[in-house]
Amino acid sequence: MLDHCTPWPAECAERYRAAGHWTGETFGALLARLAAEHAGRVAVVSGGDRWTYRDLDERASRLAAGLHALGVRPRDRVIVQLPNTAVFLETAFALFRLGAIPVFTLPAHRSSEIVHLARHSEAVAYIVAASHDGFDYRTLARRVREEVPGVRHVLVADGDAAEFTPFDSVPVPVAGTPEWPEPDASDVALFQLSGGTTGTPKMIPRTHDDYLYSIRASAEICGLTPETVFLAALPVAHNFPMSSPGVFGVLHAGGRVVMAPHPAPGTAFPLIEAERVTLTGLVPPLALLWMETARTTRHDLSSLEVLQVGGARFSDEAAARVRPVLGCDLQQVYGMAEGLVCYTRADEPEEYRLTTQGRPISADDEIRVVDRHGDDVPPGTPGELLTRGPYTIRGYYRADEHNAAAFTPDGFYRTGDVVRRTPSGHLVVEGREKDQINRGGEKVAAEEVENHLLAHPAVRDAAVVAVPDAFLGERTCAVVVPRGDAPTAAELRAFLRGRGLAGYKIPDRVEIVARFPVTGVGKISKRELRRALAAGLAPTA
Ligand code: AMP
Ligand code: DBH
Repeated sequence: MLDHCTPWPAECAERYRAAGHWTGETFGALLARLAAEHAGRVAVVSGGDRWTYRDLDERASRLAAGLHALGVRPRDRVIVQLPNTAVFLETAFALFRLGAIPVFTLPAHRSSEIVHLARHSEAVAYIVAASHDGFDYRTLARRVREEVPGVRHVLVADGDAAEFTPFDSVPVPVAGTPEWPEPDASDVALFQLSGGTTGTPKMIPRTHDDYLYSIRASAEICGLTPETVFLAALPVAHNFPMSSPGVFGVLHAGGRVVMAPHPAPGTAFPLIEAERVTLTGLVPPLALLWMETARTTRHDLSSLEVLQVGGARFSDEAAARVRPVLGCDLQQVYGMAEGLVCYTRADEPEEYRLTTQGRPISADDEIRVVDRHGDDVPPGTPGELLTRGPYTIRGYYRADEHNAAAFTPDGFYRTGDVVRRTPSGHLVVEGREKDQINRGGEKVAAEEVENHLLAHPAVRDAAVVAVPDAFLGERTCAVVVPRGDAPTAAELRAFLRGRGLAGYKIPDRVEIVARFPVTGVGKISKRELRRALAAGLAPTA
């Protein structure tokens, strides 16, 4: 396995292989098999493009060889920042085939995140779109290349590449060009990102074996077939639309992926009608927006069979409205890029589908619900969810110190989620212990934003906490103790943007206070802060 990754203990790996979870197939081999089975069927629809499985396979092979000719080697890390396009899949499979390891970042990430990840992963290349949503990624690429000289290649997937390498100038290999060793399925295939709780985003190494198991099992649980038409509405770099069952699960089943450049109804509804979409996945705020818009839409959404909702808690009331308003079934998905994914199942009683966040994929997913001492709580009592299993990581990449806290000595991942387990084995997400804000499915690590705020000369101390919000579930509030004249909210926001922080991490609300409420031992009491803010009071001690 790649250095600085924590492998599963040998006896676990053996058990997962014996159980048939880990098959030894790689993503590159999978695409070749799919291209043989589904050759002329359309794999992906994106803008004006309609690529068959054969097209995708050929393009991925050619790009893999081209990247190799440029000097990208197996196990090299490559930062990928692409919107929802067919090229995303071409790039992912090219890197898988080459055994180079994509670090999947979100289109919303900016220099703060990308520079850190490029450094931390020692990336050799950065693959971007020229622009998306009015943002020019070439500007970002210039800054990344300046600050991280190890990034030798910037490839621009479409549009005018400026001083960078356009995709269509990647050398086209000729027969007999150098081959590289076939990647091993037990090795790292890709890096996902954690929403995290720490100052910098954590990288999650996923192997071919473990990720493909979660994808294959997800496709089965969700009943995917070659007739499945999946609308990728959320950014596909995210673990949910990528693998639960997501674009890879749909391809695995021989179905069709329709790439939506944006998840808003104005873009998504016409695509659902035109492509007869059967399945899609959303975070709760988007599901609410879709339901609102569907009441008056002129678009035909009748092909939609299942709407998946996950990433944050979907309220029971909203869950009950999905079928009446959208005419499709709801599937709740509770997952994490670190591994564990839970689904409600189509054949379960409605009560479970509408009021729980599902149950784990695998009989080999081990679940513990514990109190603050780490002792198991009685069934039905809320506690922190700990988990380990055949597709849950044993450690973040190059993060020894953090790993010692984030995992138990016997390898359980501490999710930081507070859940309750029903007698049926379903999980209900009741809350959270980790220092994170879940902003409608987008995770914001409080410490990361606090560190940026502390860099401002007029900030003496800062605490970022969640405040409840009817639409997003939670919004972020930065509470600041000033040094001298208090900075304005606008100044602080501009300052954070200038530091290259992703837009969804910029605080929604800023409050200035003289001092923080503290706990008995003198630490900032975020619980007290949240309570004061929710009550609309000045959060001063
Ligand atoms: P990450 O670790 O960044 O991949 O984010 C995963 C986290 O998102 C989980 O640990 C939960 O806190 C949250 N999450 C995901 N799906 C749900 C859901 N259906 N309900 C409540 N929280 C969720
Ligand atoms: O929020 C998540 O990270 C998430 C939600 C649903 C996830 O990673 C997943 C399904 O796989």
